[in-house]
Order: sequence, then structure tokens, then C-alpha cells
Amino acid sequence: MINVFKKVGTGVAITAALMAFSVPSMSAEALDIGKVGVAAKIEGLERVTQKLVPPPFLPEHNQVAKGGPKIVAMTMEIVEKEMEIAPDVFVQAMTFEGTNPGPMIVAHVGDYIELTLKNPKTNSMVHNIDFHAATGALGGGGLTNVAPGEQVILRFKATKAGVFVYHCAPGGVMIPYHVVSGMNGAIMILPRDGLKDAKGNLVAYDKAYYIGEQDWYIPQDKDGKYKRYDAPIMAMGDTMEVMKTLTPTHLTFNGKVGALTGENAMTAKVGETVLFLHSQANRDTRIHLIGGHGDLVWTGGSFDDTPTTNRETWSIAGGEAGAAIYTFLQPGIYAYVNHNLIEAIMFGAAAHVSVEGEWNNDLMEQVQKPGPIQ
Ligand SMILES: [Cu+2]
Repeated sequence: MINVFKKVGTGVAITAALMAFSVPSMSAEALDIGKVGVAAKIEGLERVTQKLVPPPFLPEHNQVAKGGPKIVAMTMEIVEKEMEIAPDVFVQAMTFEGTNPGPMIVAHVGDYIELTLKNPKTNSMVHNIDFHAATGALGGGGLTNVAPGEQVILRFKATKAGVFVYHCAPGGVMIPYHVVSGMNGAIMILPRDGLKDAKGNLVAYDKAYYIGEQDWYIPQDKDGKYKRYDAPIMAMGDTMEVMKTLTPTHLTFNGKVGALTGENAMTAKVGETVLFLHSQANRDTRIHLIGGHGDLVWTGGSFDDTPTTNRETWSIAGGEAGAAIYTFLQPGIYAYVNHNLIEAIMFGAAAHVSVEGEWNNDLMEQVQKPGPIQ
């Protein structure tokens, strides 16, 4: 299948058999003319460079698209490095741009995403990228395999509105190994005319956060101490044994237990509307904002669906991203958790939102402080 792409792209004649299978009514020549026309049309579009930023933040973007479709170009470097995912617990991580999750990409329906993916020669593995938002060639995975020292440029059209996972998928057992070594992220494709509530009215957010949940499978020695390795390939055998139990040793929001709690909490003010984007590339989860709600939730991540309302907990399936919007009405610390509370509290899948503002006694009041039973 990939060879078909290459042949069309380089103008080599396609065999009659392949033509009969894939494009029965067009000659190879006509197909090439079509390709040239498409390339000219795309290359005539306005080109913008998106500066990616580390999660939980999103790159600068317009909520409602300005002007027509654009080429949204960005570069991602693949970084293999040791990461501390909990105090004194280390993993030979594989990442996009050095973070887990990788950076959120934002574009609008009709835009073309043009990614330059670099695999520096200091890395040890072949990597690629499979965009769940893209159509064809294994989400781009079939066209983006890069060995250490190589780069590739992939362009795809954003045709589906929603928030979608991307991840490395280099083949065989390397697929789950790279994904659970941290190599995943998400892309948000907004409708050109913005997000809509359940009644079809435009919804604007004051800020947005991206939370990437990761399941980790860290091998332990005979004394129960978490083992440390010198390279991804050296950790692979032991890690596979833990992976086969389907029971993670750690679950993190943004790469480390506590990455988004305490001083690292997400922030908001009373009256602000916050968009929370959540991805889990490998394993099911369920999200709950303790003390708040999902005012609007796009479970499954499609912005073409009518959002559900007033949600207490919403599911994110493994291999999926989802979106929820909430307007904060009370100050204080909110916990944003995976509401398998064992996974939140004992495995690490928890974050905080610190909200400033005036308390509203109409919504909640401590009528009597705790004291002796009368
Ligand atoms: Cu990889």
C-alpha cells in the first residue's frame, strides 16, 4: 500500500492490477496531473508556523478561524531520555519534544497540518507518528518512519473536528512499547466557526489545559525497588513482562506524579470558562472534577457531536482524547482526577485546579462548624 503512494508521488506508472483495484477510472497520467493540481492548490494557501509549547498549555490559536484554510506548519523533535515519573522512579522515556504527553497541536477543519518530524542521530530507535485525526497510510505512520539521523515531512488535511490522539507506531511490539514509554500526544481540530453548546450557540473559553494521562510499567527488582536502565532497548525485556500483566505500576497526568498538583496546579478565576482536553493513548480512564462538573462534554472527542451537559464523570477510552468545558463558580482547590480513586490516589492519576475569587454562600455554606454532637 505504501508503495502505491510512492509510485504515484514520483510519477512512476502504476500497474494495471493496482489501477483496477484502487483507481479504476483514471490513467496514471491523469492521476499525476491531479496530484500536481492538488499540490499547487495547497501550496498557494497561507502558511503559518505553530510554535508548540509544553503541556498543560496550548499553542496560541484562534477559537474561530480567521480567513480561509491554511497550512499550519510545525516541527517536532523526538527525544529519548530518562525521566523521573515519581520520586526515585525512572523510565527510559521516548517522547515527542521531550514531554509526556507530547505538545498539543491546534488547527481548524480544512487546514493542512504540515509536520517536520526529526529523529536526532543521538537517539537509538526508529520512530514515526500515527495521527488519529488523519486519513490514510496508518494515520501517517506508514509515511513517517525515521531512523536516528533522519527527518520527514508529512502533510495531512484536517477533515474531522475534534480532539485526537497521536502516537508513535513503529510496528509489532514496538508499538505498545513506545506508547507506554511516553510517546503520545494530541491534536485539536476546531470547527472553523468555533465550539457550540447543546443549543448550537457559540462557546468561548477563557483558557484551555491539556492533560495527558500515561500508564507506566516499571520493572522491580527482587526487593521491590524500581529498576533503572541505560537505554530504551535495555529496559524493553523486563518492561514487556510488566506490560503483559496489564497492570500499570504508575499512572501520571503530564509525565510525573504531582506534575499538576500543589504549586504546579492549573489555575482559574471564578467566572472563567476552562476547556480541559484529556488524552489516554493506551488505556481507558474516567475523568471527574471534584467540586465541579463537565458543563459541556464531548465524550469521544468529536466537536461535530452535540455535547452532553452537567456531567459528573466522563469516559476517555484508550486511544482517544476528549474535551470538557467548565465555568468555575467557587474559589478553592479542585481535584481533577481519574475517578477510579485507587488509580488517582494510589497510582498518581490526579491534578489540581487552584481557583481564585469570591465564595458564593448561595451555592454552598458551612452552616455549623464541626463540633460535639448535641
Ligand atoms: Cu517511537
